[in-house]
Amino acid sequence: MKVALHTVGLVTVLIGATAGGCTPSGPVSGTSGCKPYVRKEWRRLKPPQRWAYLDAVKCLQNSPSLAPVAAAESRYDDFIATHQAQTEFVHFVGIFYPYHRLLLSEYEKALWACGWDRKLGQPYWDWTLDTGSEEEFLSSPVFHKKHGFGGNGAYIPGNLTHPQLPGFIGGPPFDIPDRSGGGCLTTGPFAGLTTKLGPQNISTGTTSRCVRRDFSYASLRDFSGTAQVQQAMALPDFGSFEFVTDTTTFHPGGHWAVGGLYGTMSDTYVSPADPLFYLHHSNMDRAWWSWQTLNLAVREKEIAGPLVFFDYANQLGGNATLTTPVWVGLTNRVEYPAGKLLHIRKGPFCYTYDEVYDYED
Ligand SMILES: [Cu+2]
Repeated sequence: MKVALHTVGLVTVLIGATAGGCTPSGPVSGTSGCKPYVRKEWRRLKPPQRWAYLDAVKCLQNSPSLAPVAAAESRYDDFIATHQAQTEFVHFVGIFYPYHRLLLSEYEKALWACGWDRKLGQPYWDWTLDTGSEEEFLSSPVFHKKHGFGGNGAYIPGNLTHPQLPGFIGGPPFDIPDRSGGGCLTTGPFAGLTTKLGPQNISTGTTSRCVRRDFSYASLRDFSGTAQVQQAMALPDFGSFEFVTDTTTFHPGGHWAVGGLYGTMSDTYVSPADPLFYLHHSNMDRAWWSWQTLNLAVREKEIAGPLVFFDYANQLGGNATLTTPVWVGLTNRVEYPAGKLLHIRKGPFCYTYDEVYDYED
């Protein structure tokens, strides 16, 4: 068996795509009632499109906050703030995937309001394109200085037992032996980016901290490679897909590959402070959708997994169901039952991916 890339749902008529308002319709393909916008892999966008996206993110960072959180100063911060406030209810639980699907959809609307192309959604980072070698990883178009998100931070020594960064609270629960950075982001369009949110669940922060990168190629190679995607696609039910990919393979893999020990992407609460968060989670959503399309009639109605943080043995609570509420936003809350968030062209969604992960025997 091998993993192959396979194009689905790419329709020819894309003009006039709007946010949400999808008419419920049949499965897969571009024949559904809505006119989907397309989420593309970062390197498949043309350079002017990449610049337009990066400009839209900067626009969010320069737009006033709407959230009732003192440390949130920009519209961009609002998304960090809601993610931070909700972290313990939306990770390592059944609604992990639907929550992040909704979060990205709302982020897209904000990007569109900042000039991003309405025919294009949140771009994604297909990790499997960058796992060939450390050189390939480091030279990924995603980290490009001009038409990407910039690269690694300067190297800071230290390890989990003996951290050498003042104020370090801790990212991953073990050392990242091959990590190669730790310093502030100093390259690319977001060089010098700071946040007052975090670290972790601290929400009263008034001190600006820089966004840090601490690259670890081995994390991407070992947790977010083709083998892990292939393994995920073969999982038989949503509960196992959610558990394996959220807790052990490509979800942590993408976070740790960029965040290492000291980097912002390894902070479960405020990882959206690094704009790469959204490319990583777009690919997470794409992986879920890829898995769903392998048996969509069943999987567009399938939800499982604990209600309580990491309670996979159900010792503290039950499991998520189709009616479990999922919401984002601290001011204007956007809320749906989980069951409305399981198809990317139904309920509030109307998008597609330029390619999905698929199997061929
Ligand atoms: Cu998250």
